[in-house]
Amino acid sequence: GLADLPAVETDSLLQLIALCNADPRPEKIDAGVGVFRDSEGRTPILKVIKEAEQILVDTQESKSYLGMAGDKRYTELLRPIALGRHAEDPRIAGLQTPGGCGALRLGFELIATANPQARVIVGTPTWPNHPPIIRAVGLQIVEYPYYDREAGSIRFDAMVSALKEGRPGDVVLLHGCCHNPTGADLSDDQWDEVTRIVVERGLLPFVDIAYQGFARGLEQDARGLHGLLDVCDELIAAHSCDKNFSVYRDRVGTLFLKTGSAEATARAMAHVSQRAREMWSMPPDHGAAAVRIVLDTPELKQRWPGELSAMRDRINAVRQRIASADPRLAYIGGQFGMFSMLPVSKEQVLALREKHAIYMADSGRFNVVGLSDAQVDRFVAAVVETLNA
Ligand code: PLP
Ligand code: TYF
Repeated sequence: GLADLPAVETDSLLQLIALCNADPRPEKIDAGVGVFRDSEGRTPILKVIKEAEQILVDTQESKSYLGMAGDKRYTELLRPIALGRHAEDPRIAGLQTPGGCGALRLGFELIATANPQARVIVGTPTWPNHPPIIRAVGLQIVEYPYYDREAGSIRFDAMVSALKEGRPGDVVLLHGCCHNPTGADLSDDQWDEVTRIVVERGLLPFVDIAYQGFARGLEQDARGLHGLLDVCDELIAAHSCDKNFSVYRDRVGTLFLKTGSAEATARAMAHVSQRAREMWSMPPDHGAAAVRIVLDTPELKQRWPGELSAMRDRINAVRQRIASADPRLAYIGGQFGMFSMLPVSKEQVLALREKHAIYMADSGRFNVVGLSDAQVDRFVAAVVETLNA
């Protein structure tokens, strides 16, 4: 019966939020979950989103169902941002999903429907939600070591070997930018080489892009995705607006799908819609509607990149501060997005938590903007003390 269910391992990143919240020490530092915070430690609602939400309240006449594809105008307006020069490609279709997570699940559902024998080639470490989502649809995972923790850099040779062993139809899961949890992104040259191998081996690229605009800029951060679209007939992308519009809990994501023809894409999208119907039927509207209004209102659309680059600039400024504090942390300055991994053991992560009230994932992953400006020095001092111990 239901009472006989075994215990499950809960999402340790989300668990960390509760652990930190329960800590009574006022000096505590929450560098766990990946949410942007400003220099004072707040996660504000973007001004353009606040204004869009006001417009939504003032003008929305109905909350009746929109249909399976959600807000189609939102998806249409997102295309130039996510797809760049490929925005007009009729072989690419998009569907609004509950966050990037929903897009990931839906993309893998489609693969499992089309080719259950496909294996998914995944670099480790990766985002801890990736493997459970892939396993949930019954696909097999092939792991390769993506990151050299000692060197603080990508193990590109291992990546290349793993991809070259891929069989036609196998899936390659790639982080579009701001690699979670390592912060180690492929260089432009490395993207080009990966793209060549993907084509050579007939692999299906699956790009997870959840932080567009948090690394170098909207266009730059999608460079790898756009390069793949230049040469690949088939591609799946899971896009999220939850970070770059700061609407996390509103769950704003999109699945993009490309096949060799508009007809085949439409057929595949019918399967995608069927899978979505089995899971959530229709995506939630509010966040996507707010993003749609921003992108559909020239004045708001023009202001959004400024608010986005303010978030990016803060991320990169904190990175430089940490990197310049100790040579052993210098690699953090050359990485991107909110995450990096410290060269610490699980025991040291626990010690940082107990002794210094500093919360980060067991893997040593920390959120660089989890630190307010006032907390950076104490964080660095505690980490250096731990590394010296
Ligand atoms: N992919 C990666 C790598 C992420 O870090 C996240 C973060 O939440 C997501 C996907 C999913 O984003 P969302 O919150 O939009 O579901
Ligand atoms: O990695 C992170 O911290 C973010 C937030 O189930 C997140 O991606 C963490 C866990 C989760 C959903 C989002």
